[in-house]
Amino acid sequence: MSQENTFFITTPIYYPSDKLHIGHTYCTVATDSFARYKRLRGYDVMFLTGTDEHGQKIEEKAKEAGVTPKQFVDHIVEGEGGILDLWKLMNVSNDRFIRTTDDYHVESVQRIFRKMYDNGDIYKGKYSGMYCTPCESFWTESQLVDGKCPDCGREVKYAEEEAYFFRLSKYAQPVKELLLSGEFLQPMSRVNEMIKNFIDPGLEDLCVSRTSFSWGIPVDFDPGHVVYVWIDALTNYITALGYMNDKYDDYEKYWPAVHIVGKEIVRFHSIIWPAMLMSLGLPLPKKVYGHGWLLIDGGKMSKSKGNVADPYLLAERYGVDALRFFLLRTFPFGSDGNFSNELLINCINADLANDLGNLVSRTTAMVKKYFGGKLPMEQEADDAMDAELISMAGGLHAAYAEQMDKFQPQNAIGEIFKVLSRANKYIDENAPWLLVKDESKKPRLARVLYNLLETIRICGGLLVPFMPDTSAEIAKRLNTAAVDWDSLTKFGVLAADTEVVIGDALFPRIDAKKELEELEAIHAAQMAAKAAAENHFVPVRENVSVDDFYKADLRVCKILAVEKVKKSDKLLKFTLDDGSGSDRQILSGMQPFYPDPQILVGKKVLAILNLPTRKMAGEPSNGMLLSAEKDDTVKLTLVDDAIPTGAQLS
Ligand code: ME8
Repeated sequence: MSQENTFFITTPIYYPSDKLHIGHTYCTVATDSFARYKRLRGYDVMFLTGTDEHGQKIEEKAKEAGVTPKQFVDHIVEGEGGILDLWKLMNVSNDRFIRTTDDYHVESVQRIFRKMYDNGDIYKGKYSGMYCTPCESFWTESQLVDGKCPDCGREVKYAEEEAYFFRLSKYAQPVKELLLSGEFLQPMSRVNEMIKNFIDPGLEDLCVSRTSFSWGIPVDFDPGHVVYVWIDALTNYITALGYMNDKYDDYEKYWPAVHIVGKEIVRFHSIIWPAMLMSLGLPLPKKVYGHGWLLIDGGKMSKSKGNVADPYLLAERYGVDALRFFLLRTFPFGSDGNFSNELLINCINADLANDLGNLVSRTTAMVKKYFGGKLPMEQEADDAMDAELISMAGGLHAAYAEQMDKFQPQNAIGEIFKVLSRANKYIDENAPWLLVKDESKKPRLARVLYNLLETIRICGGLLVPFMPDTSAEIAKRLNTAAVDWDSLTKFGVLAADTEVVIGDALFPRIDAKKELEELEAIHAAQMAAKAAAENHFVPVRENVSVDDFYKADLRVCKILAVEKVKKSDKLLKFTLDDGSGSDRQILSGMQPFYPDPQILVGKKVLAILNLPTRKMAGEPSNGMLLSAEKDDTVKLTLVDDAIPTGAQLS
C-alpha cells in the first residue's frame, strides 16, 4: 500500500449547482495549506479536489436554465469565473481535479457497483420513506426535525421506488470499532455525534440507486437505474488514483487518504465510506477531519439568503494571500466561526500590516539606513538579551509542526505570531536608533539586525502553506532561497553579510471605517441587482423598421484597457479601439458582473457608436457596449477574435 513518504489529501468534491462561496474556499484553502506543509516536510503529496456533478438537483437547475445538465456543469466548472478559475485565483496547488462526469470515473463506478453487487453487498429492494429533494436524501421518521429535513430544514415528502441497497447494516460493528479507535475521525467530538445519532439507533441499509431521474451514472446491468449520489461521489477518492480504470496508476502509491470535509458530510465519510471500502476489501482512510462552518450573522451561508461572501471580490480587494491568511488565522478549524468584513479588515491591519509587514519593512530599512543594505561580517556575539528570541525562533518549527500535524492551522499561525511579536519587542528593547549613534556599538547593532533577519526568515518560511506568494516575497527581501524544512529548523542559516532588498509595504494598512462603508455599499448594490433580476421581466418591444435598425452604427471594438470608475460601484471605464485610429472611451455598468475586469482586456465586443456623449460619474462616455442579460447575470457580448476591429454590423 501507500509508500512511506507519500501523502494523499482530499477536499470534498463540490456540487457545481451554483458559484462557490467563501465556505468552500475555506475548506479548499485549508486543505491546500496541509498539502503545502507536507510538501515542505519532503513528502510526495497528492492533493485532490473536484466536482460532484450528478443528481436531481443539477438536473433541475439545468432545466431551469434551459441547457443540458452537462452544459450546465461545464459552465460552472470550466466557465469564466468558475470553479477552476477560483482555485487558480486562490493559488490552490491541487495535483488533480476530478469531475464525476469524467469517463474514467463513470466506468470505474459501474465496475465498483457491479463488484459490490456480485459480492452480495448490493441487493435490489423497494425504498419508501421521507425524501428531501434539495438534499437528495431519504430520512427515517426519527431523523426528521419537526417533521422537516434535518440538514436543510425544508419540507420532505413520502416517496417510494424500486432501488438497489447497500448492506450498510452489516458493517455497523466494524465501523463503530473504527470510530472508537485512535484518531480516525477528528475532532473527537464528532465521534460521539456519529455513534449517538447514527450507529447506536441502528444503521439501516442504504439506498444506492434511483429510477426517478436520469442524470447519473447508469447501473450497467439494470439500465432504468442510475447510481445514487454517495457511491458515485465517495468513490472519486479512489477512481482519481486509477482504481478500476486505466486513466491513472497511482492507487497503490497514494491510497489511503486524509479526507478534509465539512461537518455536515462527516456521516458519509466516517460511516458509509469506510463500510464501502470494507465491502470492496480495501484499506480504510487514514483520517477524516470534519471542519466547522463559516457562518454569517450566526446562520449558514446560502445563496438564497443572499448572505454569501464572495471570494473573488475579497481576493481582489485585499489580495489572495491576505484572504487565505485571514481564513486560517481567525477560525479554529474544528469549530464554527462567524465571518464578518470587520474581522477580515482587523486581521489584515493587526497581523499583516502591523506585526508582520512592519517588522519586515522596519528591519530591512534599518539594514539599508545603517549599513547601506548589507550587514557587515564584524558582529558581536549574541548576549543574554538575545537568548529568548533565538530560542523562540529556533524552536518555532517544533511547536508549529505539532499543530500542523493535528490539522490546526490557526494554532500553527499563532505560534509564528508569538515569535513575530517577540521580534517587534526585541527591536524596542535594543533600540537600534540609539546603538547607531555610538560607533563602538556598530558590531552589536549588526548582531541585533542579523537576529531580526533570521527570525523573519524562519517565520516567513513557515508561512508558506498559508501565504505562498508572501513567503516567497519575504525570502526575496532577505536575498535567500532557503525555504526547505531543514533550514527552518535552525537559527543562523543566513549569511552574516546578508544584503537585503527593499520593497513596498507587504500589506498596506486599510482605513477600516471607510472600507467597511464601501463594502456595505457594494453589498447593497449586489442585493439590489439580485432583487432587480428577480423581478425582471422581458419588456415587450415594438416592431422596428429595418431602416431604423440600420441607423445604429454597430461596430466590433477591441478592449484596450479597463478600469473601475472611482466614484461608482457599478461603472467600468473601457478604452476601446473602434477601428477609426483614435481611442474611444465608453462607460458601462459591468462592475458587479466582472469581479476581475482585467480578463476583458484584448477581447472584442459590440458597441453602438453614434450615440450622443453622456457624462456618467463625472466621466464622458461615447457610445454603449452591448450586453446580454438573463436571470441575474449580465455579460458583454463578446465576438470572435477573427472578426476585424472596426467591422460594422450589417
Ligand atoms: O456536500 N463553511 O458538496 P457541497 C465552511 N458534493 N465550509 C463550507 C461552507 C460553510 N459555510 N459551505 C460549504 C457536497 N462548505 C458533496 C460532497 S464529497 C464525496 C461530496 C464546504 O458543494 C464544506 O467543506 O455542498 C462542505 O463539506 C462542502 O463545502 C460541501 O460542499
